[in-house]
Amino acid sequence: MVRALAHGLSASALIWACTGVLTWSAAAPLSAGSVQGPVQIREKDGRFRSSLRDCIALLEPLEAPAAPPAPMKPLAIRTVGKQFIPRVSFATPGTEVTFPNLDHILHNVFSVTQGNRFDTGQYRPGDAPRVRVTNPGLVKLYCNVHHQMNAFLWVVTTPFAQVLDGKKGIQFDQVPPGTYRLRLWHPESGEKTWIVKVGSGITQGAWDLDVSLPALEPHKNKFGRDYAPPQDDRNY
Ligand SMILES: [Cu+2]
Repeated sequence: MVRALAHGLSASALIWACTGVLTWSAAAPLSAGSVQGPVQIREKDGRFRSSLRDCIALLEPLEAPAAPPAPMKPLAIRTVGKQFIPRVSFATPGTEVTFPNLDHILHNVFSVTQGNRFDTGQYRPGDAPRVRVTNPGLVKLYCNVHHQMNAFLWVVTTPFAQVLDGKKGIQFDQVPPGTYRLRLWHPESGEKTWIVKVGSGITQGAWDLDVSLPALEPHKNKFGRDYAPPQDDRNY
């Protein structure tokens, strides 16, 4: 309540939606609203992270699923300094994803996520293999050459998806009134969900994630075996 009042709303205009979310019930006609509020990531020692890097938010309608979204323009996930950039991203089903190799060494991208399996094979500097993602859900991407490389691609069917890097929290606008599932996910916390009731006007909330997982999830190579030590530790 204190947080919403700090935004200048009167107490009588606020209704708890029994989910930790405050709904501002304005006298305006039924029209699209917005969902906004801060997100925090709590470390194991109780302190909050200063950055929301790699955190993703999805707002999915529960009552009237939206029409399947069209494929987005191609999404590029680059390999730079033996890292995938961006590490967390999203795309709609049918979107083409390219993997430009900006390093001077060979890389590979593979997924063994059911419904979105693929393997680019090894690709050279300057190459950019492409795949088309099909099924909704979280797709875990790894490089078969470098164990430490991981990336996470969410295939989404909602128009309300945001990677929160560099932001203070969530800001979804033009949201039709209704009941939604808010999904927050981070590689080191996994997923947490809330039910959010959206009316016209502003739906204000505050959401936390708890770090509980390692930064690099244990995983095997594309053959299901342990990784061999890389031969190209320098000059990438
Ligand atoms: Cu690699």
